[in-house]
Amino acid sequence: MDSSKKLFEEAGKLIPGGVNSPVRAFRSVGGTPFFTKRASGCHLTTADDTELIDFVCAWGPAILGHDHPEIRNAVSTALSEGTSFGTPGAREVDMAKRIVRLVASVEKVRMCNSGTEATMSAVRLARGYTGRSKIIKFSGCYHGHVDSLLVKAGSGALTFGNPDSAGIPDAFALETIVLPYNDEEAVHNSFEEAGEDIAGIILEPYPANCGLILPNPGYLKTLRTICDKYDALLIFDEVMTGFRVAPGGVQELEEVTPDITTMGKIIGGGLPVGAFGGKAEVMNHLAPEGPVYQAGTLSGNPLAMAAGIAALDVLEKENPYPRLDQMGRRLASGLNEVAVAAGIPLQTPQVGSMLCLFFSQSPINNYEQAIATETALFKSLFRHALEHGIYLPPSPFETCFLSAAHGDEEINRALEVLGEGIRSL
Ligand code: KE4
Repeated sequence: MDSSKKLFEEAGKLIPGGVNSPVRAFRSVGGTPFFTKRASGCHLTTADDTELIDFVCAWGPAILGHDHPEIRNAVSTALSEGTSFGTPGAREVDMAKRIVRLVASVEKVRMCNSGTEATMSAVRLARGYTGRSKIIKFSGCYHGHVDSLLVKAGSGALTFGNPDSAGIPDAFALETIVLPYNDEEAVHNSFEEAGEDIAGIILEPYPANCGLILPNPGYLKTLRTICDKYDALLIFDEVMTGFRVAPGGVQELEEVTPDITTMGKIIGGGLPVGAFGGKAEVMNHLAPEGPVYQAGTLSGNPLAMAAGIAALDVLEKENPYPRLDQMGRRLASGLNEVAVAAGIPLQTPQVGSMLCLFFSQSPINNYEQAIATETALFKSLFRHALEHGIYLPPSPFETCFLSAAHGDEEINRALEVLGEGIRSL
């Protein structure tokens, strides 16, 4: 196989930026990306035959580690029956049963093919169900590349959105209100000014696309109360956190019930997947039952369903969550100790198998604080880590993931390498 460098040169002639998703291009950390040729357990083998301990886990899906035998066997069994039917298949019912059982707020669920499709559809459903047009989102929360959600805070009292990407008409952005996360007053004010036109709030309950930020005590419950008061829908985007921080996601940990939940990643076992679900009364507004159109050629694809069902079944059988949290705590606290001793300002927010590294004197409570952290220090640490066999997410505004395939050996190695790196900053 060609080297990563040669592959990247080739890719650059054929694929925009040489990648099929921007974060993979290493623009935030410099240098050129490695290409992976094989992944197994918590290790990646690059096109240059370098072995890395993987703390990205395919951005979330690989909670069991890569190439898990039960997922591989399930996919090969499904493969022997065909790759795609374009008709309903039994595995879609099996998947829906599991999601409804694991996520208490979900009475009905619709499968799709990516987290973006899930959030785009959830927003359309909220608008169709309420007959209202405005959506509230929060700075720093990423919900995929949906036109109406690629919006950043604008100026003005209601902080109406401005496009956060070329190609998005102002008119689209104006239907999106962008507020700071963890600011209850801002939400109250928006609803007081435009409550009758707000279809809902969409948020990552634990924002993990601007580093990892955790809600202030009571914040999520306040969002629930405000939505109830104004008959708006609360949409939890759990594409990342669903089945990751707990079997039932953040809503299980925080005991807050959203009206719609978007899901993805883990329920595809590494294959393309998305899903959104909620109360039957809301979900029945979806075609062909109701007036909100949503569709997908490969939605409920048998291979993706087989992989996702296998992943959920192994998670349920083995319950790795306590051990994942214990490893996450050990890594976070170990790095903190090194940073304090070295006089390096470092915050390591962690929940379960998710953690991030903010180079900051004080804890990070929202996106505005996250972007003020010392990203140059992250960049240096990323480089040091990669040179010593540790693959961190290639951006200070992403989140590290652990898998059930990680063990004490990998955590010890990470503490050793990242500790060296922090001391050298
Ligand atoms: P996809 O369309 O990429 O499957 O999912 C979009 C999405 C929606 N909601 C949340 C909370 C998400 O984290 C994502 C996608 N996550 C990023 C990682 N931060 C995917 C990585 C990438 O863009 O390549």
